[in-house]
Amino acid sequence: MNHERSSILFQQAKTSIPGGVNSPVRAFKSVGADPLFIKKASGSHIHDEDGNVFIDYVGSWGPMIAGHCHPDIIAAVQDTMVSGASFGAPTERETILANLVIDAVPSIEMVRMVSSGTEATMSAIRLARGYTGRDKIMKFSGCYHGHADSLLVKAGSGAATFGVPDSPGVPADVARLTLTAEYNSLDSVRSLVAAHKNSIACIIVEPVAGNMGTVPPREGFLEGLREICTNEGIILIFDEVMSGFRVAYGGAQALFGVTPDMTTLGKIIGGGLPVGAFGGKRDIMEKLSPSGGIYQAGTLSGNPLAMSAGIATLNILKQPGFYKALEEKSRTVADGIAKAARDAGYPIYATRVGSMFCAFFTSGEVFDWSTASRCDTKAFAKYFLAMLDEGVYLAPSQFETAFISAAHTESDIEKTIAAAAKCFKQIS
Ligand code: KE4
Repeated sequence: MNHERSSILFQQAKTSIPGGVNSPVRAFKSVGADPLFIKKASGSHIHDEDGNVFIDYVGSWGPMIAGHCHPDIIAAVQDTMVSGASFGAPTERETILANLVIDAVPSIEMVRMVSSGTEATMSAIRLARGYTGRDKIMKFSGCYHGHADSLLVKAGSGAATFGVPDSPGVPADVARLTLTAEYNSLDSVRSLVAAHKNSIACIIVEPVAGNMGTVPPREGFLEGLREICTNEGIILIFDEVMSGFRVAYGGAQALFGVTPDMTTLGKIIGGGLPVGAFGGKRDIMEKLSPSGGIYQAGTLSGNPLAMSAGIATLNILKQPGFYKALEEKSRTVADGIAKAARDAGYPIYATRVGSMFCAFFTSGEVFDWSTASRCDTKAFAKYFLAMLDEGVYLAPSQFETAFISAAHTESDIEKTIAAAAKCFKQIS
């Protein structure tokens, strides 16, 4: 498969843009290849600058659940554009999208729009700290919540319960306020809560982890977090930037029946345009400026184009049967890939929640970061490149999630499974 033009464009990009990309994971570093430069997309397919066509399982990392270039979304954005892209003033569209989100997501009584998932989680944490008067926060190893300083933190070594920076530029004094527990381990949460009694403002968790590969919550994990937070006066934040409107119209909280105090959203609610949001109980949200004293703001927050794309997207998703059809496609492709691996005698641990799925290159169960990090990332890289040659575009990292859209067809799924069968044999 010829990637000549993409490679030329990548060399050019690297002179102007750090690493040649505007977000690191796009650089294909963990699979040891130059990234493809994408020219256009339609439905379930993306086309690169060399004229190659791929079945797309990245979907812009989640937003494109309705498929690329959905006519309703194109029309909505075009209609809005001719009336004005941005005013820096309130518009009715913001209230329309807010009410769609409020009607869909069990925990949300009020919601504030921002322009990215990072802004949503950063703002939600500040709101939780301001509401509780507490400074510490808790996250989980392997969960990613965007790149705000407080969230680029990893567990301290050994008995140290305080966090340490996970990136240069994050001050140690900021990191030490972030505690890190283990996903699916309520014991690790309880011991940190006991060690930091009455000083933890919030626990932020991906209710379906999607940033260490796809790791579902074990039975009782989310319910346990809810109970601990209720008993300890800790704000429970579900980071549903990825799972929101993805695993169900009401997100993972609707799917699993556990209601957090706050929820962060992004990706799908922008339909491909830059949108994030954070919402929750009225008495928490009203503490936000200008109704309350906790400051948060954004020039392009609630941008009319993004609101229109989000409204059009959610109107597609709320159609009867949308998620049932997506579930059937997702089950078929994920089970087909897992069977292809078994038939090739290649050990993978397959996971799926709705239209989020993943093949971990390990034979053992994966339920947290320590088990996910045992994967054979070199083998994954070989599989990724082999699938690319077969016209299947997966996320370029073992520690990401594959997404299916409503635009994926039976033929796409058959081709994907056949490609996987060939590639697992090839790398065995
Ligand atoms: P953004 O700031 O990238 O819009 O959202 C950050 C974020 C927050 N919370 C969750 C659960 C997320 O998955 C993300 C972003 N996800 C990654 C994909 N693993 C975005 C891809 C990228 O960084 O380029």
